[in-house]
Amino acid sequence: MRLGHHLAMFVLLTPGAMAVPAHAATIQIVMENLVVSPAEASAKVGDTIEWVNKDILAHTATAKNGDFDVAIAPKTTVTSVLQKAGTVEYYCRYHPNMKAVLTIAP
Ligand SMILES: [Cu+2]
Repeated sequence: MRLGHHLAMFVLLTPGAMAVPAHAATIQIVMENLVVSPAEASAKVGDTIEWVNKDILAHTATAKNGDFDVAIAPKTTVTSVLQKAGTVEYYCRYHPNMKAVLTIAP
């Protein structure tokens, strides 16, 4: 009970506080009509990427260097937290023309 009380106070005293640390951001990357947008995005380790697939086809965000491989079913949104810094080129395994770059700062 004590812990719950303290957490509640923290939320009340911190306007706009979310469940994530203040320095972490959420970046939305949209896949629509077989295009990834934005094609170049910047983020930091610890940030959350919200992969939004607006198509009726399944897509993936597959890093060329193997750092991540996210499957996004049609008309769904998948979130993943960035674990590793680097400039990562990624593509869709089903539609290799869908390409983009994510620059992840440490
Ligand atoms: Cu695809």
